[in-house]
Amino acid sequence: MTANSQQDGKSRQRLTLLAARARRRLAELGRRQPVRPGPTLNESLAQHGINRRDFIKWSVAMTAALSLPAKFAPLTAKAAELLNRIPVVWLHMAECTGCVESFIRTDAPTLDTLLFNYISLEYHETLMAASGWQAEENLENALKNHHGNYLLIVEGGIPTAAGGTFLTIGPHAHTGIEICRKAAAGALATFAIGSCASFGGVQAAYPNPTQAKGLSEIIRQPVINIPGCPPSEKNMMGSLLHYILFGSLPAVDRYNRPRWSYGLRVHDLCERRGRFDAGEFVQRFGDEGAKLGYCLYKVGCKGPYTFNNCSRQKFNQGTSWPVQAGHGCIGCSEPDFWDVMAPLVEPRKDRLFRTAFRGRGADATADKVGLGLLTAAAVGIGAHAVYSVVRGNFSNPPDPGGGKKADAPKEKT
Ligand code: FSX
Ligand code: SF4
Ligand code: F3S
Repeated sequence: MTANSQQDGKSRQRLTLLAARARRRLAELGRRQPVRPGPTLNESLAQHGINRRDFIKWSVAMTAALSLPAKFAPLTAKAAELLNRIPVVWLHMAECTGCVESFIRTDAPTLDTLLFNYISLEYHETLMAASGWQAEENLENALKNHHGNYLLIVEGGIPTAAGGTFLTIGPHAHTGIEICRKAAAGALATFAIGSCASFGGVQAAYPNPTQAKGLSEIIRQPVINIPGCPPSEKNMMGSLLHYILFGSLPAVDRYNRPRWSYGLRVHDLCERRGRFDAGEFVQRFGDEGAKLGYCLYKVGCKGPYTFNNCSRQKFNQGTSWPVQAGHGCIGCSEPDFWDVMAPLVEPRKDRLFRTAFRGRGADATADKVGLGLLTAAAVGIGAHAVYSVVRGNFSNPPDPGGGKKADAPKEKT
């Protein structure tokens, strides 16, 4: 037997064991009653004109997105049907609420959005009608009644300066820190949704007066980070489904981001990558290159430094994503992107790639790739410059906005 066929045999065996584990898990969840009575998933999809065939197609796509083989698709579909068996508590801290708004404010909901309606939200500050004392009581009841059995989802950064009093919520004046710690203590698993809950977000930008932090820095329990400002609904729903399927958290990178969704750079998956490699760059927003769909690196795209799957999952019902819409990636799923990716419309070029993330230094992978890429990009851009001058790409482009220039000749090689 060759080494390769031995390897194949082992991975087949691993997948068989994984499938058996998922089946056992789903059978156990299937014996539970829905947390609240309501329509089945099929009924609720039918109400929105989504038929079984669409659902099967979705489950095949989601299975592939989760890096599972196609034979897991029926299990993914079953996991989606059982999403209403586990209660969910969803908290808001310091943020713009854009994460949840991006899921719920849609006139043409995708299947992921509809699944979001289907989960058993026992407490959700944006969606609930209650306020004041009633809201606080609802949260206390949810944490007590489902202690040890709920999934906790947190949006927003948590201010920690002055004992956390910058974020004081409700009639009992609990701080965000207290609420998160209490809720995490009784949770089965905890998810930080958005870059604010993952890394502190916009309120943690320099000089971070409230000392806002990501959830993982204030609680002891493990946290799965689903960053992005906002993150894609697919990345969020896929991570929940992974938990339903296997009863465990997915493999993560150093920043606790699931590898299945944050394992590759935006640059690796970008439809304009051929333009980058060919040295075809937009020089200014609105120029000829912009109309032709050239690479946005020189107008600030941070795709080479950013790990996310935006070009695959897209936004707005899967219609587009930043680069497709004509703006560079601003690195919104990276720690401290407000600081380390700024200025957002200028290239990083020869600036050192260092994340200031809590003094921990850069992610090993991102750093290696980033630094390697910096060198490559510096050399590459130099080569591109020569190549593109020949093509006329850099020849006195117009400056419609009169803004800052990001011309190739300034670049170091
Ligand atoms: Fe932050 Fe989300 Fe950006 Fe906004 O809740 S990740 S500011 S989209 O809303 O937390
Ligand atoms: Fe795409 Fe940006 Fe990379 Fe250019 S630099 S290929 S626009 S991700
Ligand atoms: Fe954010 Fe960049 Fe994707 S800005 S949405 S990570 S393309």
